[in-house]
Amino acid sequence: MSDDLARDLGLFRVLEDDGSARKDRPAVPTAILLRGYREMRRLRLIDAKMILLQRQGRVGFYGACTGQEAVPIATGLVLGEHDWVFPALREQSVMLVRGFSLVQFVAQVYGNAGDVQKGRQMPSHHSGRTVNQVSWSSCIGPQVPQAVGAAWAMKLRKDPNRPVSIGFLGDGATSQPDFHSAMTFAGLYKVPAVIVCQNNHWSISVPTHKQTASKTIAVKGRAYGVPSVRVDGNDLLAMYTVLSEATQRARDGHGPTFVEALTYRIGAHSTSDDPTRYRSEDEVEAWRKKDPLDRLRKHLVHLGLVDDASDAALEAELTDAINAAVKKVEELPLPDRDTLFDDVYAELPWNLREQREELRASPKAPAHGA
Ligand SMILES: Cc1ncc(C[n+]2csc(CCOP(=O)(O)OP(=O)(O)O)c2C)c(N)n1
Repeated sequence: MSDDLARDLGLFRVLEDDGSARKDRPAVPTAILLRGYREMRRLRLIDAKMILLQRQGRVGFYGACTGQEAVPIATGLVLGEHDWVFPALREQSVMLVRGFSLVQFVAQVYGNAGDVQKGRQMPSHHSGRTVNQVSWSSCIGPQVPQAVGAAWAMKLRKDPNRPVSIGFLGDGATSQPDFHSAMTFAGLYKVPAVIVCQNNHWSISVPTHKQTASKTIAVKGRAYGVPSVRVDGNDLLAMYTVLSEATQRARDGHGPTFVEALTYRIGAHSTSDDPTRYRSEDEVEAWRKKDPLDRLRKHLVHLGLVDDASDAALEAELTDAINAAVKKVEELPLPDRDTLFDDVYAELPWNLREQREELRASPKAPAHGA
């Protein structure tokens, strides 16, 4: 990949505004374009449905990534089965692209018996051991040193699968000490990590320009000796190209890459937030015009791969699958109370055995809605 501008100060793009792809960029295979489009559409529908369920009081909390879909979906498309993901707040969908079941995904929002985390996490703090993805981190920042630490372990073990560790953070998290420790370590030990900052312009109510005096976020990588690139995060093709190159560099033993993905959070920070209190509708509207799904659609229409009829069929199919998953999950009971005592001790100590017996002897709480 080459660019006229310094990669950490410019903006790497592949898609032009008219839907064409730049000729001087590597071509992205058609199968990847179509899969990416499908996954981005699915994610947008899932987010809308989960927010609706939260407003109806059927789930407690949800954090959407509307407007930012190109980043997690490109990540899922690029990663191999042995790679590990350390998400921040908006990357739970990487799991779905890597084959995690939609029913289990929805069950983690409900925290019921279908939830692989047995209802112990905050709702929506997804994780999937089968797809090497650790939990969403509500605590801002620690996932970056965790990702770098895992990458160091991969390097020390000389794992023949040559896995890569990918860690995410938001623009707000760049003000956390964890980010700086992780970058120092990553650069020094040349670990097989990719660190991706989703610069979505807001850290709840704090805009990026009040977060840092740095010209860009990507340029911070220079200080740590970590090659860095600033990329249009609303351009699936650009994200796919940059992440393919970064993961390949890591796999080939050339060390970490820091990626700033320039994007925008179209919705609220989470279902507990009201963004109209701190930002203007004009600003949101301007970013709606750069919507990553619309931009990709324009490209696919340009290539003759998508039209209104195929879109309608896709939307109907995805909506049915999401509604079916929600129905299935809502029929499940709460996690069994006994599971409270699982997974911490190989052998339960006497005091917990005693508490478990007390719990077993006590009446059960009424089920949801009873
Ligand atoms: C250590 C810590 N400090 C503060 C918070 C409160 N908090 C939750 S999300 C958030 C903003 C995060 O912004 P950013 O890193 O830009 O990610 P985004 O939400 O925009 O994806 C803050 C300050 C927290 N959860 N953890």
